[in-house]
Amino acid sequence: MASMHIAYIGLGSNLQNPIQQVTQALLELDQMDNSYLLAYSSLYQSSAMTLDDNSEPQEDYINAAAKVATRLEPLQLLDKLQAIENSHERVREKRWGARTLDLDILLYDHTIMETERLTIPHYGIGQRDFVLKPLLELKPNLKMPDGSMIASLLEGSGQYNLKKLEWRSLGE
Ligand code: A4P
Ligand code: MG
Repeated sequence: MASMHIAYIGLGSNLQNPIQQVTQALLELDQMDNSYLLAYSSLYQSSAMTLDDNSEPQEDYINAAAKVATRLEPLQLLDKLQAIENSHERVREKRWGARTLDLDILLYDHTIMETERLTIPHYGIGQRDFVLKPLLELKPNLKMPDGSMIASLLEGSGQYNLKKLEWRSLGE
């Protein structure tokens, strides 16, 4: 039987009821084949990070992070995450454009990989407080594959008016 791996997934949405998009995606991560949702962070609201100042204004994002145990290999996991994104009617228009749901593989065990489809750790991990804060909520002493502390990245990261939402229920 394939061995278990630990993956950290970043979730983001800023269209069509983002809180519900992210909450629903957490449930779908839990139901993913050969995988278990071990933990999930609070939901966070943040201002949109856009490519440049001339980009169209965007709604605030809802972001969260999840810790998943999985028997899927990295590319298999990416396939499943993209299937979930597609089921949320994600339309890929422009890079960093508004989206109903974005699921990024932030970390996968201590794996370092760079292929056409997949870069792990996710390239943006150190530049975004809306990625780092939810991740650190799951594991304050989390490390990058090179052994450096994720928490040490916070100081140099971009700040996007991050606010933790009190509301955290997965039920209803
Ligand atoms: N890909 C490579 N590595 C990975 C990985 N580790 N995890 C490839 C997931 N996908 C990975 O992604 C483009 C391609 O990246 C995928 O086909 C996959 O093969 P995409 O999701 O289709 O496009 P994208 O999301 O528009 O591009 P990108 O560069 O992934 O954007 P980001 O970095 O995810 O940023 N502002 C706030 N406040 N909060 C946000 O969450 N997110 C973005 C998107 C912009 N602004 C934001 C937020
Ligand atoms: Mg993405």
